Amino acid sequence: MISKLQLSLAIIKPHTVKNPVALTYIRNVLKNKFVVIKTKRLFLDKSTAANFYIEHKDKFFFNRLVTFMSSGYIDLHVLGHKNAIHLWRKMLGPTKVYKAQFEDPYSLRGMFGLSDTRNVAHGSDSLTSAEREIKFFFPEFSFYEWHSSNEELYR
Ligand code: RTP
Ligand code: MG
Repeated sequence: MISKLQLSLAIIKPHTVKNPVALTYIRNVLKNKFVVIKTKRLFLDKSTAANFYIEHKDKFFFNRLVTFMSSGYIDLHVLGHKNAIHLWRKMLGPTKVYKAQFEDPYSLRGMFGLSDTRNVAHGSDSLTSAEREIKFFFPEFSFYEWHSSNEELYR
């Protein structure tokens, strides 16, 4: 039964947290499509942001990304759905905003993306990264315990 609910981490990036239209729209989408299991608002310092994005440390955009992600509040959401990882990334649309606007204009990045860095939100890209990312921001969270106390939702 536990395997029915896949988890993903959504990070709503700083420019989106500051945009009430986008934020309200996205919160409604999350509420309607996923079980929102945990939510937290954080202001990352640069070293935490760098740690989170460590896999990109050699990319040309790393500094820009880390500076941006530590420039304002971000909203974190642990999302549950039988296909959470794929569904959330599908709703985000392509990483590159010019592509999102062209290929999937009603995706979140198509509608609210500003640039390749300010592309609305982040989504875990695999089961392994979802687990790492959820642990990174919610070290105390136990899916097993959560599931045991919410079992009636998934019978
Ligand atoms: P994310 O991890 O944030 O969900 O995005 P992604 O998988 O779709 O894209 P990825 O290739 O993993 O890129 C990681 C982060 O780097 C930012 N980025 N900035 N040219 C740029 O300034 C640039 N290119 C990529 C993206 O916004 C993404 O958050
Ligand atoms: Mg990625």
